[in-house]
Amino acid sequence: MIKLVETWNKITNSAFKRSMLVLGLVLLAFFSAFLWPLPEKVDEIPVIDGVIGEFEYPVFHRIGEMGLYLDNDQEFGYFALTSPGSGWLAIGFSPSDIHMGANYLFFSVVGDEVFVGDHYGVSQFVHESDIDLGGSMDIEYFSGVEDQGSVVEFVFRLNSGDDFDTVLEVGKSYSIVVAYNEFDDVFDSKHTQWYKHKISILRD
Ligand SMILES: [Ca+2]
Ligand SMILES: [Ca+2]
Repeated sequence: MIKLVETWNKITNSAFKRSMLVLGLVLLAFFSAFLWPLPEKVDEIPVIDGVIGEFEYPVFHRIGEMGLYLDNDQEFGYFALTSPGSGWLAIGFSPSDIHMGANYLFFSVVGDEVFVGDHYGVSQFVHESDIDLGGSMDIEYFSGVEDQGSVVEFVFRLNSGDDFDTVLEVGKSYSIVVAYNEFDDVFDSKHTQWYKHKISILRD
């Protein structure tokens, strides 16, 4: 009997104990993944609510006094634009010469409402609404908040099918302009400040 107990102790002290320890660690790792909160996922699409979450967008550009946050999938671009002003703010894609040929997206936050404009640069200094030019308003979803500056979030199709919008292709880079007015919400009022920049549409 003593011999049997000694043999059992030897087994449990060596291989058996080690394998139980390994099994215990595997189980602990497995269950802790469920018990402990995981970091917020960054591969979910942004929520268009006018609030920019810490991990909501994979790309951020500081452009002068403005901020541009980007995300995209194969079909849509997800954007957040910030300005230090309370007037309109806008982004223009692919201008060939100042305003000329750019797809301009304008936003004004007024109280609880957000006004939007999908425009096109018809000359160096003039932009007109796509609708007035025979095109369409293609800002799919939008939201904004004004509080010590302006924040807007919006969704735009990478290829809207409208002649007055820029086609954005995944994996390519584009020239952009961003601009804002400090106080005025009327889109035709002149910008307070504008900046040129370059962005890339990421692969998924
Ligand atoms: Ca359009
Ligand atoms: Ca447009």
